[in-house]
Amino acid sequence: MKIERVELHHVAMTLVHPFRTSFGTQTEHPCVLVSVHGGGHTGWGECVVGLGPFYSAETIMSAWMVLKDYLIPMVLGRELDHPSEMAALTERVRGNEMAKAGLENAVWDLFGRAQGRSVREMIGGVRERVPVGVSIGMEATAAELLARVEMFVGQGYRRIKIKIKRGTDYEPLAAVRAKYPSMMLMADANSDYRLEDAEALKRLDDLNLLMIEQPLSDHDIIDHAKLQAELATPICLDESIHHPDDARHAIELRACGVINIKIGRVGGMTSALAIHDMTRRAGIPVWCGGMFETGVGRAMNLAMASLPNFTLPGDISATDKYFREDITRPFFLNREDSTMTVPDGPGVGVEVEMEGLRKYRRQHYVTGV
Ligand code: OSB
Ligand code: MG
Repeated sequence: MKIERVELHHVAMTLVHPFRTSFGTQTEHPCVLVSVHGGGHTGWGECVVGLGPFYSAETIMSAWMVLKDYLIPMVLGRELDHPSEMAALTERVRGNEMAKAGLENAVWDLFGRAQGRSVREMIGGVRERVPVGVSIGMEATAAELLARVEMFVGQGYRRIKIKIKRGTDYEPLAAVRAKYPSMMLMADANSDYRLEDAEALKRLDDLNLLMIEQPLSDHDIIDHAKLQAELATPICLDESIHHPDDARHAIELRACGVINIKIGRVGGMTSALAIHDMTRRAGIPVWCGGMFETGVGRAMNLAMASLPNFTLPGDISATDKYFREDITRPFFLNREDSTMTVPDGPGVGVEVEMEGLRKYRRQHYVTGV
């Protein structure tokens, strides 16, 4: 398959509810959608960058520049036998994992469409439905937080994740736990704590949490290992894992009991597959993280989460959790068991509605051979 033409679409979708985390408040989901054309087919990938360099170092503008000036020129006009070759072709670019992932994922979709196979089939996914949950931002009061939890539980979600930060942790979580004594409940600190705060985190052991996500800084795998030795609750690493080597270090140092895989944060499906296989061998369960993806990224997340070691519910929610409408056909929650169905059409199995895309598009770039 020859990569004949690549397009970038800077898209911004308004969130239905502002999302507050320890690193800021987000009211819209910006992303770069990448479309790759070859052999009469088009594949789509989503680059899940934030507006600013707060969750990760990448931003919408850095990803746009790195894609346009470096990554696309490295692959344009090249003949590929398999999408996994993308990682080697773009290896010379350091970091910039989200930019790389948007492009590589579009090539997976392109190959799937050209071969009439789903990405799930291409990667050896074993599940037709994957367990999912919701991620809830911080709210001004415990009553407002409880109201949101109640709404999502009412919609059928059986795993709830709540954002915490230093000083806003035990009380909101305890209020939710008191109301739902046996629900799958977990917390995400987005790197707000330091090892000196271990006492505050140890207190959370009382609340029977499924896990605590990324309590410490993104480069503190060693400190996470020290903290995990003191905590009964499993630590889940998110921001710390950008590369299969990070996962290897975390496993060797016993820095966590769980890993959250985000295809964007680890540089694409090929890297995600390597981390999946490694964690499976090590007996560390994984789940699929979310970055408020549009239907393009969410369909890819569902394909990945069909792999055997994705045994914990992912941050993959129905369209109405994020947006008023989607640019692909929406994803529905199977209320009976809090799962979502993996699309089984060719590629990621969703069609982009061009009219919807144009409505939310702010910038467009096209290049070809
Ligand atoms: O830490 O998992 C996170 C969203 C943006 C950036 C970081 C995170 C998140 C979420 C949202 O928690 C998950 C979702 O897409 O539903
Ligand atoms: Mg997280």
